[in-house]
Amino acid sequence: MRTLQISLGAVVLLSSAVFALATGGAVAQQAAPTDKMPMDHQKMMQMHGQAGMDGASTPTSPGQDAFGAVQEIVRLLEADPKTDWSKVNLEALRQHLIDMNEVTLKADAVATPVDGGVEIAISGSGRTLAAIQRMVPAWAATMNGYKGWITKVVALPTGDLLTVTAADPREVAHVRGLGFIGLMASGAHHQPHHLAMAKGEFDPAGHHHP
Ligand SMILES: [Cu+2]
Repeated sequence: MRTLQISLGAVVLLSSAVFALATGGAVAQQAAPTDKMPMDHQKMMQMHGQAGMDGASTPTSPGQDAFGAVQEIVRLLEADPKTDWSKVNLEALRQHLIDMNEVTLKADAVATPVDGGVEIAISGSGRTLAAIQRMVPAWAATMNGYKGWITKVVALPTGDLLTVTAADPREVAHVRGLGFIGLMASGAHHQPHHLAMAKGEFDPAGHHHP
């Protein structure tokens, strides 16, 4: 799949070149315009013609979001000459992405306002439960102290009871408003950790990140 390895920059350059060519072609054809067909449409048709020849019409959507996340990581690893391929562990990343999928799409989350914040019962079964047990305590350990939040997790038979409180009234409203998935998505720590996981530098089951 060589075309997939073309860097974004190269694709952008290619597209510009194709566009320039297409524009030139369209202008040449303007000698006898068909009136009915808008200029933009002509350009587009020209571009499609050109693209078919040099492969610039290759679609960019990976078709699946976790697949796309892996693809991005593979690109970064391949672009870095310091990558130690003997340590690379994309299966660890894939398992974590499955956890993220379970927690995001399948876990049940019931939020209740409590004094100073919110309490959320997160539950599921099977793979969803395993994902909750890996991700929620890890999130709480990472985010305790972030924006003055106090995070606590109590294990439940079918999941975790997460409590997030704060002293600042604005943060109280903030954590209540964020709710389960907003809290889980806060901090943007996933992207760097995904790369670390893929490099075999990060154990998703036993952390404490900075
Ligand atoms: Cu993640």
